[in-house]
Amino acid sequence: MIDRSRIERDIRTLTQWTATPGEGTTRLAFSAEEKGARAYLAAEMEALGLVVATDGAGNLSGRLEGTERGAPAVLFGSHIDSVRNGGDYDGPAGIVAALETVRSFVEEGRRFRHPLEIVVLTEEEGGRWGAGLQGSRAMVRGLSDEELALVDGEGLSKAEVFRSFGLDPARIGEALRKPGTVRAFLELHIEQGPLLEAEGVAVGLVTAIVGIREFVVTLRGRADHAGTTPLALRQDALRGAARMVEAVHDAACSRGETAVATVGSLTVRPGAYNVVPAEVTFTVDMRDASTAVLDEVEAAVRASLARVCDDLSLQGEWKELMRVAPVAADETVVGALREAAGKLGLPTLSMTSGAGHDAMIMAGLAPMGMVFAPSRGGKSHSPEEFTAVDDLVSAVAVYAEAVALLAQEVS
Ligand code: HGY
Ligand code: MN
Ligand code: MN
Repeated sequence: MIDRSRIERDIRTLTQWTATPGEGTTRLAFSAEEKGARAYLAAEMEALGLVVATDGAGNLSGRLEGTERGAPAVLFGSHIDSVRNGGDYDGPAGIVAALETVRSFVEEGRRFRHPLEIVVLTEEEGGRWGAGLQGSRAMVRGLSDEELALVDGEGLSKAEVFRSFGLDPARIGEALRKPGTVRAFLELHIEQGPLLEAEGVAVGLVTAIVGIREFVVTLRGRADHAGTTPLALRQDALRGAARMVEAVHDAACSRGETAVATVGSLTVRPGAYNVVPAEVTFTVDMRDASTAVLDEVEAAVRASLARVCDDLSLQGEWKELMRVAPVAADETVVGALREAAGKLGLPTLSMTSGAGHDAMIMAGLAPMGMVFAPSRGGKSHSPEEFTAVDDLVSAVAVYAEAVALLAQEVS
C-alpha cells in the first residue's frame, strides 16, 4: 500500500537539503546539499535490502534482484539536483515515488521475475555546468572528455568535482548500460504545467517529450570609454545581444503553435557602467515536438546572429551544449500505466511534456514511459512549485502498479 505519511516524510526530508533555505530549493549536482540528500536515500534503500551502488557518472542506484537471474531490470527513478531557487518536487517527486514503490512491494512481500532498480540520475538540470541530463546520457551514450572539462561558476571542472566526490573521471565510461540489460525505464515527474489541475485529473500519461537544443553564444565587440567613444565607432556586444534576445523569441514565435525558445542566462563583460560592453555570453534553449520546426528555429536564430554580427561589427561564437530529439513514450509502457490506472479506478489525461526529462535519454536504452502529477498553478522552477500529497499518492499508486506489471509479478 502506498503510504501517504512516508511520502510526506521523504519530501520534507529532501526539502531540507537546500543551499537557499526560505528561498526555494537550490541543490546543485555534487554539492553538499546533494550529498546530504543522497545519504538519506542510500540509507532508505539499504534499509529495504536493496544493493546500493554509485556508477562512474555518480548515478546512485538501489537494486532488488528478481526471481530470474540475468533478466533485464526495470529501471525507475529521476533526479534530485535542482535549478537555483527552484521547487521541492521537480525531481524528488520521482525519487520518492520510486522509493515508496519498493517499500510497498517489500512490505507486501511482492516478488517479480525482473530485477527492480531505483536510479537517482545526476545533473539532470544542468544547473552547475550547463549540459543537463548528464546521468542518463552517461548511462545511454557516454560523456565526452570535452564535457568533463566544462567549468562551473567557481571555475571547477566536472572532472575536478568528480574527483572531489570520490569518482574517477577516467572511469565514467563504466556508467554505460548495455542494451538488453534494461526491460523498461519509468519516471514519475511533476507536470510543471497547468493541464492536470485545469482538468481536475491527478494522473498524466506522457505520450511524447519535446526535442531540446541548448546553445551558448558569445558575442565579442570592443571595450571603449562610455563617455568619449562616438556611437558610430562602437562595437557594442550588448546591443548585439539585445537584438538576439528578440530574434530568439521571434524565431520560435513565428514557427508552429508549440515552439518555444528562451535566452535564460546572459553575462556581460567587463560589466561596468562606463565601459562599452566588450563581450556578452548567453544561452539559447529551443524546444518543440517536431524536429523540422526545431531545424527552422535553429536556422533562423543562426541567420539572425550572422546579421547582427555584420551590422554591429561583432564576432559571434556558437557552441552546442546539448541536442535531444523529440521522443515518443513506448506503447507497452504507456499501456502498463493505463492498465494500472484502470485497476485503481483513477482517471488519466494523455499529454506531451514541454519539459525535458531523463526519460527522453533513457528511451535510447529501453522502452520508456512517464507519469505526471499535477503542479499547482502550473508553477515550477520556482519556490512556488507545489503538488498536493493526495495527488502525488494517486500518481505513485499508478506508477507502482505499472512497475509491477512490467517486472512481471510471481506468486
Ligand atoms: O529543462 C527542463 O525542461 C528540465 O527541467 N530539466
Ligand atoms: Mn527541472
Ligand atoms: Mn525535472
